[in-house]
Amino acid sequence: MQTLSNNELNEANIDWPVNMRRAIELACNVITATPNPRVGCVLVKDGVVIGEGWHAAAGEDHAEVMALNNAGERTHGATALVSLEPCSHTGRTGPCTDALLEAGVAEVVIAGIDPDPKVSGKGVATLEKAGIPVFHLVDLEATARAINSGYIKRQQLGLPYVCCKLAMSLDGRTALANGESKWISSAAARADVQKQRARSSAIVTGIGTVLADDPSLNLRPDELDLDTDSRAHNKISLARQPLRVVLDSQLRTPVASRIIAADGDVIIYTAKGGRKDQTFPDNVEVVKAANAAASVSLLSVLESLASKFACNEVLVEAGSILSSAFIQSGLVDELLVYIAPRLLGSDAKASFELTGLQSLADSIDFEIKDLGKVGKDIRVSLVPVSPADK
Ligand code: AOF
Ligand code: ZN
Repeated sequence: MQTLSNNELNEANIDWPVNMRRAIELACNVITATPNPRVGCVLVKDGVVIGEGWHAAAGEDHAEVMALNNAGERTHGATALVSLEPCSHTGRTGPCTDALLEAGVAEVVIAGIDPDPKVSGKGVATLEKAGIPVFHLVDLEATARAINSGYIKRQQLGLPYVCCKLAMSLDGRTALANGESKWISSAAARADVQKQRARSSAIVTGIGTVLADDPSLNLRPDELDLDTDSRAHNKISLARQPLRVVLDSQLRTPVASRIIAADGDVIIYTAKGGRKDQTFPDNVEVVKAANAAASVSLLSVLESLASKFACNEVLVEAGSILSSAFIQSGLVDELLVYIAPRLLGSDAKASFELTGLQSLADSIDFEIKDLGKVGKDIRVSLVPVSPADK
């Protein structure tokens, strides 16, 4: 495989970055293909785009196959630009390398190697063995990887990408002292949270939130602020429900709770064995994940979500105690905060439960990645700064 920077391109391949950016854009428009990566493909012949494709959902055609189908009879001698290395294995669908070879493409350009050990490097080797040159457009690699951080993290570290969402007032409060919290943030912010749920393989919460608020934590496609194209692009994944996960050490989740009653599967991580008088319906699986202190181990939960349930992206929507525990354990990749421009007072409930900091050097620091307005609220995305980099 030849690695090429944009400044090494010549007249014959000067359009590759533009076409690869389009392949990445097609992938980016996929809300989720969980447990699979977001992938896009563009087929070009004689300087003209003859087919585009993307992987809409697990079990559906891979991006290359959709692009080949869309191009029809014209694929012989075309260049295939794919945001990820084409697969060479038979999974839910057949190998893309076979489809590309049968279609007679002349060359394949990729933005990165697939980190899945079943595929990694093998897709490139299969194509090259068949005499098809493969080029790695290295300058677009970071952009292509960024849309699959969860998939890459799961393949490489056995952990999902964790986003922790919090909604709070300007004075950092999540509820009034009497518990009233519906709604601190605006409907627009809540529609934005629906988008985050739609991207996520799983939504994680704690028993405290289930008992206090009885949330459904489900995906409600009608509430999503999406245009018609995006809805069409994501029809299949919008019909799915993310896995809902409750961390419940004493197995107190009420059988009649909304989280269980809503469509879709629920996993309850507990520190105990199953409680005899608690018979959950078939959509609920109880999994033991205890630590030495007989509470639920957050790391074990994440490892299990990655290995047992193939979760790429996880959204924590929990109360202050559990959210803070995830943050303090260093398990959060992104903090997504919605701040409503209102004051709830100092007797209202704090958004974080972090005590015992002795000096400013002990503070937990973040870097702002994105900042904007949704409806009347502020939306800020932050990433943790490691203590070594403070
Ligand atoms: C591609 N093109 O569009 C995608 C790829 O079991 P399957 O058939 O769903 O395959 C899943 C694996 O295929 C996934 O883990 C990843 O290695 C690769 N994804 N490959 O050539 C695509 N989505
Ligand atoms: Zn494939």
